[in-house]
Amino acid sequence: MLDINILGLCFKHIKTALIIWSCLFFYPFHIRRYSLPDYHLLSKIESPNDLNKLTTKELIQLSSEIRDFIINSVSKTGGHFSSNLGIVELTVALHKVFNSPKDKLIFDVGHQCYPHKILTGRKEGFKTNRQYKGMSGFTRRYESPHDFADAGHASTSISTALGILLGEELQGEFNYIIPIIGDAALTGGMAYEALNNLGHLKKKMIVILNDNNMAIDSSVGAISSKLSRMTTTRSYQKFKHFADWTMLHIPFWGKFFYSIVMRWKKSIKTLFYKSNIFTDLGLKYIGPIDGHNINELIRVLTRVKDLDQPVLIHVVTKKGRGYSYSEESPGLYHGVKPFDIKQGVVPSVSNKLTYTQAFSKAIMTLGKENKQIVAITAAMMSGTGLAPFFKQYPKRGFDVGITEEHAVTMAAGMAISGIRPIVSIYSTFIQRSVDQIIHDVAIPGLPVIFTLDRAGIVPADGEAHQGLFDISLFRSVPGMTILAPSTELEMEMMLKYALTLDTPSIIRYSKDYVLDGSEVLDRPLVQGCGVLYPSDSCDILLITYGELVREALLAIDKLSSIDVNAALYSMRFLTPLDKKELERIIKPYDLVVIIEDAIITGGVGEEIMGLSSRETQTVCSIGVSDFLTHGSRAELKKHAGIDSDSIVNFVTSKSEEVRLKRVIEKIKTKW
Ligand SMILES: Cc1ncc(C[n+]2csc(CCOP(=O)(O)OP(=O)(O)O)c2C)c(N)n1
Repeated sequence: MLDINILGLCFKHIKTALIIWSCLFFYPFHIRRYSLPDYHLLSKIESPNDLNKLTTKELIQLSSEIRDFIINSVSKTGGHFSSNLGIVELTVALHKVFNSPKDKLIFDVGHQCYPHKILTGRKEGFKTNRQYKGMSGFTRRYESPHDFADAGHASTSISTALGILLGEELQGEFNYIIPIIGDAALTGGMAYEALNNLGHLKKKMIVILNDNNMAIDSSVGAISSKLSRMTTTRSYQKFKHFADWTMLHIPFWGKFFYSIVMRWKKSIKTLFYKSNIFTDLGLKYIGPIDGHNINELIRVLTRVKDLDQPVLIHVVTKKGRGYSYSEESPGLYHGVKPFDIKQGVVPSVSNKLTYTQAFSKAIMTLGKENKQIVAITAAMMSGTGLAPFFKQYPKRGFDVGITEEHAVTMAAGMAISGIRPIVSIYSTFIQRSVDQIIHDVAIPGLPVIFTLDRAGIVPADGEAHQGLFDISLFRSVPGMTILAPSTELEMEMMLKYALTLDTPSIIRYSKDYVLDGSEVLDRPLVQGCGVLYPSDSCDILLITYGELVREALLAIDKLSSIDVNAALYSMRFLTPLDKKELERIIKPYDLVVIIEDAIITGGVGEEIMGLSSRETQTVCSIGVSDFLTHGSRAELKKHAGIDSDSIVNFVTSKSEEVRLKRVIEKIKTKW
């Protein structure tokens, strides 16, 4: 009887323990922290000066509130996520120690500026982060006196900082100018050009290296491996904190022991880290420092202020810190759409195909048939849709880091050796490689294929990320072919066609969904020619390319509802053009409108306008005429006047001019 009771009691306890254990195991701790955000301290921060009143303990609390704020607001609007979670303590410490805006923080790329914006009076702005007419997701000079560079492209911060420092010095001023650069941005050549110059000039500047061992995907290259070796492992960091804490808590002698051990550790460290790439360039190297330890950050930053030489502080941070999903997959959470905090980001299932996916499929198909094909990316493997190719053909995929210039010239070298390189880069970032394309690829006439993703209007990221200039930059390069697909099949046909060329080519496409194929749109490619639809008589011809074919088709529908008949010419080839054929095509129309998903100046419209042989014909082009801010692609198309409604309005606004010209023509023929 007693035995049974004891057994029953034990069983009951085990059961209770199991229930408690499973509750603890499955309890979503990562969620609990964000369910009731309490911005007790953050609500009182309107400018960096407000940090002066806070103790270190309060700064730690503030950092936690900033992190909650970022998680909550980005989950609603979307935006750059994991880089911002990783840089919270570093930003708080920088604003605590330095005196912005007199002292100037220059964030490289600028995608990690959210904590900076939060501390500089822009909390409210996060409600409209990256939305049309809302707050920019990057630092913007027009937005705040605390922003000094309109950034977006990587590896520029040290040059900008050095320029400001020299400029202020020439005007008799000295303030701290502090570039904050990530380990991946440090793979870009410009950063070394600036460090080289800084080391030579020996100027008093503090460069912060924010090393999280990640780009968007994993950080690549020898520099990255070197940095990893210089930073010790996380388990070592944890052990170090534990050891420091234990030593400091030994009664009476703790602090004494601690200072002796520290001195000893320092001399060992200087023995091992006697020289590295930064010291070789003439900078004092300090680090690695735990980028989440506010105490340590403030201590080091304060001490470094007195050094009269260029210094690089190597700060180690964790990308995605403080939200379990982004800690596990920092790359996936680099930039996110709105998501549910409890669930995390759920991959969107859509039956619509993006141009990136169409390219991804096409290169997989062609890569299987042709073993000479290799793919090159400059730190944008996932973004450009190359991940499946890299996985399938690891030896034929090259991620060269944020080095667009090198990527292009390396591709030229591969082409010389007989390989068929496909260099996939966002349109905006290829701006870095204008000279390499002209000098290393086009002059020798090498068959390098460039696939330019995010060409034309790009949503959310603003001025620096718009892909507006590729056509005007490269259309004039002799021997260059530029193609723009609208449908999935066209993408594959164009890639196939580019592979038949023994000269350079560009295939450019937007961040959007492909058009459904059709008998007309998917006709076989003919060099220099597009496709006409419908071919029977109309008074108006809309000429366009890529995704804008969709807007033109919509506009044609809308025009027909007001009894205006218009035809479409989908160009496919933006250069070279079969001019004779195009002259023949445009001749019958009274009004020809070229619609450009690009900057108008230097666009294809200019060439087509020159083909008009009839005085009484009106040929004009519409497109983007200025730098474009952020917003959705639909909003920005409307803003630029190239969505279907704007096209209809433009056509109807021209009707009077067209009518008058017709009357003049009639009078002339009667005379
Ligand atoms: C010239 C250029 N190429 C590519 C990019 C796209 N890009 C934006 S952020 C990023 C990774 C930056 O990594 P890192 O500098 O280490 O900063 P982290 O996000 O890790 O904090 C890349 C490749 C860019 N902004 N500029």
